[in-house]
Amino acid sequence: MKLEENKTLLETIKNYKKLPLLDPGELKRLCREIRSLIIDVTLKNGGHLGGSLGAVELCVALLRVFNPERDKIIFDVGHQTYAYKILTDRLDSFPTLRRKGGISGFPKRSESAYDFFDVGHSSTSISAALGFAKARDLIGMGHEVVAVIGDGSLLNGLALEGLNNLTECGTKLTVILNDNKMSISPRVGGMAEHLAKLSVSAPYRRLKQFVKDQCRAMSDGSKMENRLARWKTKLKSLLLPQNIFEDMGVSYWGPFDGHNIHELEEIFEMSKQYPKPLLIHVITKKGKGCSEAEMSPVKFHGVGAGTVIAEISPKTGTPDLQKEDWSAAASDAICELASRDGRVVAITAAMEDGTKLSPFREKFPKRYFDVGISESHMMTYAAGLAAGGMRPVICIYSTFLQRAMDQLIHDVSMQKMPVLIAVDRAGMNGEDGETHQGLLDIAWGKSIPGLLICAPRDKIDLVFMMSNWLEGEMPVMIRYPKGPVTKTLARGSESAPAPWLSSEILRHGSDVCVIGIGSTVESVLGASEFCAREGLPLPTVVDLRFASPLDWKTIDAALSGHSLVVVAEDGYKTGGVGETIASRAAQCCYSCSVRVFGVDATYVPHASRDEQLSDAGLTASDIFLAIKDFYGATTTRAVG
Ligand SMILES: Cc1ncc(C[n+]2csc(CCOP(=O)(O)OP(=O)(O)O)c2C)c(N)n1
Repeated sequence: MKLEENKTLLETIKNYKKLPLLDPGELKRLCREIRSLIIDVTLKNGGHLGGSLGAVELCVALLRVFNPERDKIIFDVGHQTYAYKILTDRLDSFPTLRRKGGISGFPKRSESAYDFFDVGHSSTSISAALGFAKARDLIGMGHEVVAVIGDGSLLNGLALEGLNNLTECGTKLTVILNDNKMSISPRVGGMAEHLAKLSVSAPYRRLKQFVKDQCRAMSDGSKMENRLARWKTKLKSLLLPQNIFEDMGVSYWGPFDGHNIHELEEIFEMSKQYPKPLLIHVITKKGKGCSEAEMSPVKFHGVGAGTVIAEISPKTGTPDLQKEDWSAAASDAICELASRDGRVVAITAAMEDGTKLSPFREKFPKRYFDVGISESHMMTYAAGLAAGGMRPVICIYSTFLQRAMDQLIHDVSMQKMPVLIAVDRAGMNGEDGETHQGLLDIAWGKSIPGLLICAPRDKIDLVFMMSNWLEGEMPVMIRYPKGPVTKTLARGSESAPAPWLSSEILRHGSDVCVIGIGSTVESVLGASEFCAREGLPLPTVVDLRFASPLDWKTIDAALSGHSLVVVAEDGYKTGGVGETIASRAAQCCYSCSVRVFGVDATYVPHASRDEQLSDAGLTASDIFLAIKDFYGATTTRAVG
């Protein structure tokens, strides 16, 4: 293809429509250019590097064979779709990846007509694609439906439920299993072993090809080939392991080289003619094309904004990630509990890196469990461990805890199992956007009887809360945000935390009381400092500490002793602590006003966490302005 002046091949073709015009050499060049763009932008803006680099040829082959104006390509998790985005009309906007107002790091229907299903949490693709396929049949259309799922995501119950329903639905669907042997960390479990066995069936394929070539070279070769075909099943069963997909009634083709566009294309073309549910197994390399990412796939799964490759340590990640954050502080505290008490075990659902549990794994390998992406199983497993005499600690992001809500109610809380749920990334989550926000855990967690929910404002309280869980017999949820941990915040000469189940009055003031919980304690303290600077009377400042049960003694005193009570929380207002306190004020006929600062009932899009907090009106200056308004209004009333 003739390049346009001063343009790269990618800039010349602009999108997938000209892909069929490219020869093999040009396709290689195109993939190199796509990779280089992905690396540049992702290092600058932050994002998912390894998975997207590994899926470049896969996306190109998909777009050469399938027509996204007709066919539906449904990605799982969606973190591997950067090449797909670039080739489906987002080349120019790609530099805005994950920035406020820019394109999302995940597929998003509102962003592009080529994104068919919003995603961010794993293992939804097979179920969603099955729905698309069934709808196609019922409406009487004929397009292809393809689900693209990684080996880590396939191990999840939701994906397996979808797979189980495939043959039952009696519809045609193609599942492409993108197998790079990794989840974020190396994939784990029995299904992982099964996939590994399937991947080593290359000897069978080589032998088949050898026999074919030999036959063709013989004079009566075709007769021989036919005779051998009869032995094919036997040969296959000798050389190939049992195949779970075939046994479930889903045809299995593979494994194929996921970086060989020609091979992928041939097989995808054949799949169009195939009338039944089919799984195509392709092998890819995570981080392909960036040697550092290939060598350290865990550290390059996702990178922060402003990453410099040379500064990434294969062991500890980016310098930014090496600072002590809430995850590391929690992990430290859990290690400390485990050294004191042999019953303490730690569990993660494929998030060892994000929740910083590696030191625990290294110190207590027998008491550490990575259960793969299986949040619901993890919760019930923890309940079983607790019933059996252990003290399990689950480390999980708030957003993924949503997957285990029923298990938290039915298996943990109802049965009063002493499980500690360490809820990481609670509140606004920044650049991953809507799908990854941790804004619901207070609201729904608070409704679960018998579940204690607390949020420390600093590391001292985090350690205190974790120790108290171990001393008690209750399920406890401790939530903390993304970002650097506050070592100590607003502690007087005695740094001992307030008693268990109590809120803490950090400062006594008059007229106004500001209440924060967890990360918003810093904001209400900030608002109080603004008051000091502006010469307004200082408010009373309360760290609520417990979202459930609420410390009514302190709250009632705040409601009865102030004219304005402000509550700030890093979560949805609906069902949050602010709403509960406001309803108490109304029910008990307190004369004060209550103002709640939290997040409105919207899905908060990608931006930095600070931008999100500011857009939600959750900063210290927003809270200060409410206090200032209050004094403005009272002065006006007094004058009037
Ligand atoms: C329900 C859920 N749990 C955890 C995650 C975090 N997560 C994002 S990608 C990923 C690994 C997925 O592995 P795989 O499907 O094999 O894709 P790969 O990254 O290897 O390309 C995990 C655990 C998630 N997105 N959703």
